[in-house]
Amino acid sequence: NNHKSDSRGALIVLEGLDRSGKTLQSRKLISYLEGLSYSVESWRFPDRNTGVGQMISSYLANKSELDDHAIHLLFSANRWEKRFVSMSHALCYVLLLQRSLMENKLRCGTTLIVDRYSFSGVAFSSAKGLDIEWCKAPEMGLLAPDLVLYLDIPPEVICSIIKFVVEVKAPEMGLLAPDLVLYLDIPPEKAAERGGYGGERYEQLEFQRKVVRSYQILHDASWKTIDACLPIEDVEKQLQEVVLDCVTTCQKGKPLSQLWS
Ligand code: 2DT
Repeated sequence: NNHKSDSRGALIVLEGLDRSGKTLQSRKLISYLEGLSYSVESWRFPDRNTGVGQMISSYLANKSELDDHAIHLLFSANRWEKRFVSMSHALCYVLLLQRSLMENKLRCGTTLIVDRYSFSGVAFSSAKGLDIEWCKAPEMGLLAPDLVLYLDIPPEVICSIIKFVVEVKAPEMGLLAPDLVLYLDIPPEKAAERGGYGGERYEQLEFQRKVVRSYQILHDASWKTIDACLPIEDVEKQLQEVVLDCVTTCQKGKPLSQLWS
């Protein structure tokens, strides 16, 4: 039945200032959903484990200097990296209709709780004075190859796959739009009082004030704002409610869409 095959996991993003509680609440959401037997994975950007991620990490730790535009593009590249499919997985790539790692997870029914996404990318770079439209641009529109063929299979199979790919689905072009953006709202002064700013480049009150202004520009009606100054348990409860609602909607087959398309 159609309904069932469209069932998928939800793409849920947490955004907010440093020290707004995103990481803690992501962890809590994961165990909450696991407790309800949902398949769920925790992702975060920047992902500091990749080559690009290590350059970002060194920049944030003030161990290297980079032009503001260049570091913005590295943060974006760090999200695009999640689309990479190695040659040894090429057959898989064809069979899966060229979906990115992220889309595959979602279509296999796994919900992703993502700690920061493109919105952080735009909010932090535009807070430095970069043009907001320029900041958004690398998050959309890179062309995926139309087809990758791994040749170690009988030609008949390839032919049927090509027909399938062409008829069934145009390749995904851009980064996926989240099903839900959770904004953990905290005044920068309050966040600074929480202590534990780790001394990274952006962890400064004056700069965080500018980031708030950028988030306000990006914010739209689809975002869910949670008061991050409430006690941890209250934030947790509110998040559980909206997240469960979103996961259920996606399970019923809400279509995926592209970011800023
Ligand atoms: P964490 O402290 O959450 O690891 O973030 N940032 C993040 C950007 O400037 N651009 C981006 O695209 C992303 C994802 C926000 C480290 C810092 O990196 C900033 C805080």
